[in-house]
Amino acid sequence: MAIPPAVVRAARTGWHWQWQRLMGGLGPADADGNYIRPAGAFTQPPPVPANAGAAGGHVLIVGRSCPWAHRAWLVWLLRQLQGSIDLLTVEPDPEEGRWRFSQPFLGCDTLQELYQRAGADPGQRATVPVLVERASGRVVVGESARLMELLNAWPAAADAPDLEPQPLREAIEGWRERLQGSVNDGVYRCGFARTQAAYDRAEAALFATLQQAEAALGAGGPWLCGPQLSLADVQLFPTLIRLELVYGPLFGVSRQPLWQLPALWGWRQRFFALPGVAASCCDQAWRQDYFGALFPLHPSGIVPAGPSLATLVQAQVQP
Ligand SMILES: N[C@@H](CCC(=O)N[C@@H](CS)C(=O)NCC(=O)O)C(=O)O
Repeated sequence: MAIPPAVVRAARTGWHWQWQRLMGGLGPADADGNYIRPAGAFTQPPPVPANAGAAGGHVLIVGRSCPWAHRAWLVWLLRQLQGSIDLLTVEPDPEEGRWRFSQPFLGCDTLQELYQRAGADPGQRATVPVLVERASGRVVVGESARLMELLNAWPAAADAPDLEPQPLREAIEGWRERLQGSVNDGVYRCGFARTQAAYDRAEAALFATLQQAEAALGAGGPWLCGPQLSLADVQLFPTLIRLELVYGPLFGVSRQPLWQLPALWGWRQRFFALPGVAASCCDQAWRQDYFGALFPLHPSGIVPAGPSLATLVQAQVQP
């Protein structure tokens, strides 16, 4: 039996009201409906600690689905820091909306407890990635952009790559700043926009920056700043590798699938082939966490079946 239009109208109005409230919990917005990422804790750029090289002296805590954690994880593995920094993965608790340790870590069951013991205010978000000194439980830094820089300066093997060499610093920083707002946070600004105009602004900025990256790679490459892999590439990868899997279908980032940007498609494939990178890409966990947890964007909680990661990183551009 058809549902009377008045019932549909009432349901739409009621749902929209509920949706706005639920979105308020997911992420704040300004008066125009633009998503504003809340500030985190432990964001100051730290010096390299005196005991940085000590085996297992520090722990890098990541969540597999988090793109901000993924960038720190990538610097850690590209610079081969396994000897001095242990990697610890936390699991999402979708009911409580927080990160949980699989086994108690420094006496804590949740990341929130760890943050509070380290001196964060109770109201502050406990986010990944975070670098912790094992002996004291001190948080060294909890902000991913600063963490990338710190890990790049961390004592490493002589053959570990410098991902921010001095001659390229200005170019790298230019890319990183553009990517941070319009691409890394840009996909969230699309997905968490509260109005059509807010979405339109974020979406236009995102694809304009991707076009710039496409042009830069088309004119040179193989990396964003030329022949050398850098922090700029590391910063772009976690967003682009999630594009068709999560951000396209869930956040409405679907104007151009990546195969229509062939230089970026090839760049993503090259980055994925770097040693260790494939193992940091957990497409099942990404799908489960994003589609299962972001209730206001996807109330059914149904997790889509594809596409598979393998089809996105193969050699041929898809027709
Ligand atoms: N500015 C932070 C953002 C990190 C962030 O938002 N991480 C999310 C996961 S993708 C998180 O841990 N959220 C937990 C929370 O908000 O309580 C950074 O770049 O390090």
